[in-house]
Amino acid sequence: MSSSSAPPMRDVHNHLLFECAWEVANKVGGIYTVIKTKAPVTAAEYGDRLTLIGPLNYKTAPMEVDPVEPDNEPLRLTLESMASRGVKFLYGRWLIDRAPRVLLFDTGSMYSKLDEWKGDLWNSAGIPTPQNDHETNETLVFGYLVAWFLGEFAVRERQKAIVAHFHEWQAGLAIPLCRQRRIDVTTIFTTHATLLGRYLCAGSVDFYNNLQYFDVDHEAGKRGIYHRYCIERAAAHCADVFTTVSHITAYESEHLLKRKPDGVLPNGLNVVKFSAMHEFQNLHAQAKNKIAEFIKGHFYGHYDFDLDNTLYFFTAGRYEYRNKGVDMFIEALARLNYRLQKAGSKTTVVAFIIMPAATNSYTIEALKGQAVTKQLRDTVEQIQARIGERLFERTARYQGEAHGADLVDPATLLSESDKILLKRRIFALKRNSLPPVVTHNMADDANDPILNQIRRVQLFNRPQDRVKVIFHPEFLNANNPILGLDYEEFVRGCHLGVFPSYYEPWGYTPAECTVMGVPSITTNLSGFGCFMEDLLETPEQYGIGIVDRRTCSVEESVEGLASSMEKMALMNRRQRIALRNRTERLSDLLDWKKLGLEYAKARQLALRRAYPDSFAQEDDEDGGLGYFDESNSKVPPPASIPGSPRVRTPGDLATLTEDMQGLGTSDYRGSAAFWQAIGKNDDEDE
Ligand code: G6P
Ligand code: 1S3
Repeated sequence: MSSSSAPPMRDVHNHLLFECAWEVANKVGGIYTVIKTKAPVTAAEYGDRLTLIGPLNYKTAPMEVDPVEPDNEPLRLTLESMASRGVKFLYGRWLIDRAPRVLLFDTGSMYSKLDEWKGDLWNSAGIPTPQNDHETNETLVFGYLVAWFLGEFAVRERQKAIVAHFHEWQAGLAIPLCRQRRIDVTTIFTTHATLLGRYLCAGSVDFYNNLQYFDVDHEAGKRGIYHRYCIERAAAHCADVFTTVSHITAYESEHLLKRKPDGVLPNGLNVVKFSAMHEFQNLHAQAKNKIAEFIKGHFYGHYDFDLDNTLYFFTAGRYEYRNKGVDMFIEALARLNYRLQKAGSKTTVVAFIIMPAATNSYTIEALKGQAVTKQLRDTVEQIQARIGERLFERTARYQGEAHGADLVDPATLLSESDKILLKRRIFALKRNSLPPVVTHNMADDANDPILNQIRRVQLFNRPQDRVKVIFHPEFLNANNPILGLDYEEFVRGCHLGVFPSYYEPWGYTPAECTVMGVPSITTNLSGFGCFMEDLLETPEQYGIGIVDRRTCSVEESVEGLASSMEKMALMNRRQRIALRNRTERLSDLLDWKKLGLEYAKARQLALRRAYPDSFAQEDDEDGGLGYFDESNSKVPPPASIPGSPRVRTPGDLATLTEDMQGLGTSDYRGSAAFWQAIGKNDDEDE
């Protein structure tokens, strides 16, 4: 273990940090968001002592990274030594805020070593690696390259302590290798999900009630992921500090990976504050108008509802039908439709589902809708110009009432040819079919789970439906010919994000809604939902609905979700504006400027575990609290915004602090009990 073999006096205060993930400068999913949004605060703290390590993707790297020469001796010598043995890499500055240093390894350059390293992994750790699992092969080569790099670097850099932080199993293999080779670094492993958890939940297993009973080896073997599971478990067990992103995933990790995490490092975001406080409300109104334009086209011929009394709800994410709770969303929408119809409501809800699936481009019907409404708009604008010209001519020539003429006879402003043109356009708007529920031609329409569920509950966009559905099976882009908005703009224009996930270690989608001041609904099975439930006394009043999927039956959860959506549908505009204001105030809670502190604590814990002697003297002097003294890290509510929640950061009460104070293994579930009550916001901002 690193602590036992560590040379005594590495400088722990000016330590170096290597943060390693498969998604460094390489966008695959949510971990890219974590790494990219967090990098600026980490770089602000570490400057050039920070290097991010990831895989080299030749397609995207030129857009992401500006190459530079290594500017310190140990690094230069290490990279030269590796290059002389055939390793290819890219060292440079990531082209994001604060331009942190990145080191990207080309795994392809070392595939010649694959068999040798597979043999080594089997002999040293008993972990098998089948031939044809490409993802595992990549993981293996990447892990061996990173361990090679850290091993050589730690021998050349003898002055400073080295923290190596690894995310997720794809980057975790270097951890057991570092330990086995007694490399003098201290390691942290953060898991963003567990392999088994994801697989088990996607099936029809009662996951949370059976967590402690799963025969993990058997379940992993049954699903053909035993070797991956072994890598993940080895990383969790060999790390000096083991963390995850939420309490719920900590609980899952304890049972499935068999190590209780030392603490929780919640995911943050880069929160952008506008100088004018209500700017985000203006942005909502602008973006909503753009969505409304799309709606007019999509519902052509059936545009019989009042857009001023129409709300936009949405769900979005990777297409994991059950894990992301799309099944529950659609079922609850059907019930909302029934309730609104029964109540004779005039409100219309348009529910979007934004989830990429295999498609063969847009449907003709979807494109036609936008085309015919654009033609109508163009025609109206031309006629408008002609009417303006006529009006001008007549008023310019007007001789006064004495000549016996009205100023202008409105009936004469629209010419016969204009009327014919308008009739043609109106004729083009007629359609025999209902507005489609999907915008694209699906590759497998008949078996698509989302479409089948929509068919089952019969949400077909009929005129009498108060809830309309639009499934857009492609991520949004401002350049798309229909619904041409970027995701952020689209979210801003909506009234409610709905994410009733069953398996969601964190869940960035509701968090993104929150920082944009858009209310959302999530569940108490998502990391984000639990985080908010722990921080806020009355989450719903802040626009964070949390559906109980843990203690309720499915039926009760669906009803709960339908009721939450109904509440939103029944609000008036003033209430919605006030709610958005309250939601937006929560954004400070999700800012990396605060949540980054949890990462700092994890690093301190790792250093203390690896180099206890280096801290002994300080602990004698300050009683052992130092950086982790709770009173230091309390965050007062922003004085300029009354009614903000009064909170500490979650980590002020989190487990790593307890560890640091010598209280032994943490109890991450118990920590919630410490969390301070939140002040009620009585400023309605109406
Ligand atoms: C923002 C704008 C208001 C607009 C409102 C619409 O608050 O600043 O001018 O009236 O959005 O809100 P709604 O919830 O009806 O989309
Ligand atoms: C994971 O990505 P996912 O969508 O596969 O990591 C994300 C970042 O930590 C997290 O937000 C998400 O819940 C996990 O599931």
